Amino acid sequence: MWGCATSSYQIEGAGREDGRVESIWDRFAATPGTIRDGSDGLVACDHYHRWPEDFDIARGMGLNAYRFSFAWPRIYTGIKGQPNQQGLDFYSRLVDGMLERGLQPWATLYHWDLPQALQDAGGWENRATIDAFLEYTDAMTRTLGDRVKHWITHNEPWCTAIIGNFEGWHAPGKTDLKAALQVAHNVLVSHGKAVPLIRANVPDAQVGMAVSLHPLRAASDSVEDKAAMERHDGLRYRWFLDPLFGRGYPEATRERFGAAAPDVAPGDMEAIAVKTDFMGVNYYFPEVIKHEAGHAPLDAKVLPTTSGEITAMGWPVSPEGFTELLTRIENDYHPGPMYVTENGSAFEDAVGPDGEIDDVQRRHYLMRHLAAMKDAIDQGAPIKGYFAWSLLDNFEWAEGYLRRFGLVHIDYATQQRRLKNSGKWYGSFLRQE
Ligand code: GBH
Repeated sequence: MWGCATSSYQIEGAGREDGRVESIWDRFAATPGTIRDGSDGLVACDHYHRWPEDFDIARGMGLNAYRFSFAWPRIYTGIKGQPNQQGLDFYSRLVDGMLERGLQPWATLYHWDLPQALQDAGGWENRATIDAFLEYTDAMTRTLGDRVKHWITHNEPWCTAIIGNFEGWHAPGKTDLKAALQVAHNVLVSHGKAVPLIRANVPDAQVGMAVSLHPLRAASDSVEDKAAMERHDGLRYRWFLDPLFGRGYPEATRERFGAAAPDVAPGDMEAIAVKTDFMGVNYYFPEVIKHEAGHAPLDAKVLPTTSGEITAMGWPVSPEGFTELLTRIENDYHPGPMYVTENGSAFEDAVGPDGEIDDVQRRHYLMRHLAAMKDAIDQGAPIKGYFAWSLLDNFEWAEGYLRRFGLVHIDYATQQRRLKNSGKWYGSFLRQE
């Protein structure tokens, strides 16, 4: 499968239309000081109205798959009640639009836009949100299961839990380790319980999760830095993957968390370990880890990269890291079929006088990462598909509209779309020109 990926809050806009209610990202973005350019996702790429044009461009590139997410606040407006028919109708039209253009829909149920009403009741910290997620999953799979066969429960539980509830620079903006670890646990449980529900409603479904991972490097050869890297790995990688593959939480990490470790109900670990049909991996860059006493929660700090090629996000470009990560996952867990559910880069884009956008760095990033993925396949990683992040420039969370990841350029003032040279290259690659 060859596609591009997006997410609802980052592209849809239409924030107050057809019964959509407030999400935690609306609330967070409306809080001064949270988003670098003071923006929000209320209009974004206006994909809600312009999706036929966006899908025409995707078809023109020759994609055969498209990964997107549903905005939960379009479907459930409160904690209890009936799903919003207008929201269901929108996604039904959207999916039909994909299928008409030969794009296989890969739907993500949760890419971070929780209804604010659920957050007001405790959010993912509260186990009631697991039940709400299952109700929402039930509505989506019943409505679309005849046409959508590929389902991703969650996008990047680490971000939901740790950035949103411990580091605090994503919604809901909390800075509480105990809360963050409970969120991580409840999100994993919600995944585990959603998988059999999706299968019950969509018998021929392929179900998985998308996790974001970084290969790690120690800042030096010192014993301290290597130990810090191991501790960081315990949270960043194994805290999520070990339970998903039936090994429970890594003991050394749990001990370090002490009283902040999550409450686990009977049956939770079995639920989390449900076998899935594929694993989704989001890859951007390797992290360098240094020992730093007192740096919460694990006395380990991620160092910024200052040398080599660096993207506009400040992230190093490392195709080798991609090969390394994919082969490590295969060797550690043998997860079965793997899909790269996101991979991409932000660079400044200049529109040339003829309207051309010659984003040579993004094009190179894409080419080199596809070659690195091929290396991983040659080394035995069973990778079955690739989704470039992202189809469109979009609302890059805390960076607002300052960072552009798209293969398609958006002029936000006019909403004009322009295929960048990176997107043209991806198209010629897919058409095997
Ligand atoms: C993805 O997450 C998201 O799924 C997607 O929505 C987003 O647009 C895309 O990445 C691009 O950002 O900034 O140095 O503190 C990526 C996972 C996890 C990678 C947090 C960067 C923080 C490093 N990200 N990590 S830093």
